[in-house]
Amino acid sequence: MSIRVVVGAQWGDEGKGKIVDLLSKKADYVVRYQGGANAGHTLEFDDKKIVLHLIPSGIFNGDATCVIGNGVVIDPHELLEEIKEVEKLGGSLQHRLKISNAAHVILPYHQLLDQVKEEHRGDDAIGTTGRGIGPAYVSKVSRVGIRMADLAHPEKLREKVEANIKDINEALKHIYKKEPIKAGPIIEELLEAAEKLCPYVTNTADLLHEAIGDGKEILLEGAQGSLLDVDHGTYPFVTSSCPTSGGACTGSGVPPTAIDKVMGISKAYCTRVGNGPFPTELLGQAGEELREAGQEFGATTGRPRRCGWIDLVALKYAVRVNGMNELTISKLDILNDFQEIKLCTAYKVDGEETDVFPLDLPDIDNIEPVYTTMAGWQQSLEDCDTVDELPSKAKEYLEFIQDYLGVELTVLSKGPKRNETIVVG
Ligand code: 2SA
Ligand code: MG
Repeated sequence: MSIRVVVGAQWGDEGKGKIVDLLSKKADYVVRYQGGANAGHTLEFDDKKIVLHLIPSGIFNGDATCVIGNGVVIDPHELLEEIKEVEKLGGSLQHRLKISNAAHVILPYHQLLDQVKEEHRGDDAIGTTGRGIGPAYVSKVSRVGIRMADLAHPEKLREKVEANIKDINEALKHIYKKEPIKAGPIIEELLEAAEKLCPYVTNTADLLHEAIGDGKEILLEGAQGSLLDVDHGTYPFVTSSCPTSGGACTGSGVPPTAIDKVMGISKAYCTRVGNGPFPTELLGQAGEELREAGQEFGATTGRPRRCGWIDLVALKYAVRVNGMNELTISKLDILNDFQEIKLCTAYKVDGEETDVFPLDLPDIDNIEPVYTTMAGWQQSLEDCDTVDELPSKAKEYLEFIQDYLGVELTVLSKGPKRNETIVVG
């Protein structure tokens, strides 16, 4: 048995969905622990392409119980839509999906506030997905949030939502100069959704504690990426939750002592969607080439992703913050046609070279990346089923990354499909 956390080692979109789908074949439980429908986890199998936003990526491979943990913020309508979509493809979720009674609910006013606040930020906009994530976590941390458990108590629920809307209307009127919103329709819609969702709601922390006691195999699925972590990321250009491995504990109730493995996933290059620092970003033709080759567009919003070379300084930081002891490199095939490939091995900040990832925004904005350049392999990886069969230049590239990071490469992904994967160890 093992308990493994799968985290994004960059700014998200590293391919967590594909890897969790693969690993879930042997899992008893697959648990989402943070974020919400801002995530877009893409799975491809049997000529189908599915993007999951809230339901764990273990739902289509094997028969693991899929858990939406207490750390997730849930938009009830998004979730009900997703349940419908998944049931069309894979059968009933009635006994396979469990939702934490302590997970918080995203309401339409959170989405409204997300959009209004972004407008208000002007040039300093964060580039959020507009899904209400930040404001929902604000409600949670300010202790006025609605939790999934509240959905079973309509009268109390009504009172809480009304009180929240009263406060929000004050802010809309006085700060943002916007029209007030009405509580009635929001509450009615919520009660309707509540009836459908209540059967899935349970004490998932207890469920997982029992599972740990019984020696079950558990996979904890992160969303977004380490550098978007509200504590450890490029603040304030972050999401409002903790995608790093620490967040897997607080967001699920699984204690740190139970976790055996932390697998970090990195693309063979790097992307970011939304605003904020990105030291190795390629703004010209090369960036465009990567975006085209990797089809780098937001899986939730469709926004073009910013693209650049792999940043080993940032990755080393992610290795440490997560306690990563397994590494997956994804989308290696996207580099197939590049004559030269660069890896950032240090930063120059104010003329000083460093391999420490700075957390102070002006320092990050000032970074000049120091690169090592390697020759590309310029051939397809289609027929390579083992690491030994890879072109020697691709092997050298991977070895360089492993040596720099000091973490063993365990999985290699060379295409979106399940069979386009090399399990190394
Ligand atoms: P938010 O909406 O409050 O979480 O936005 C704050 C920042 O977090 C970034 N963020 C993401 N970055 C990469 N991928 C994400 N999921 C989608 C995808 C994104 C999409 O899989 O492609 O479709 O645009 C994700 N979710 C949040 C966001 O861009 C902000 O920088
Ligand atoms: Mg994604």
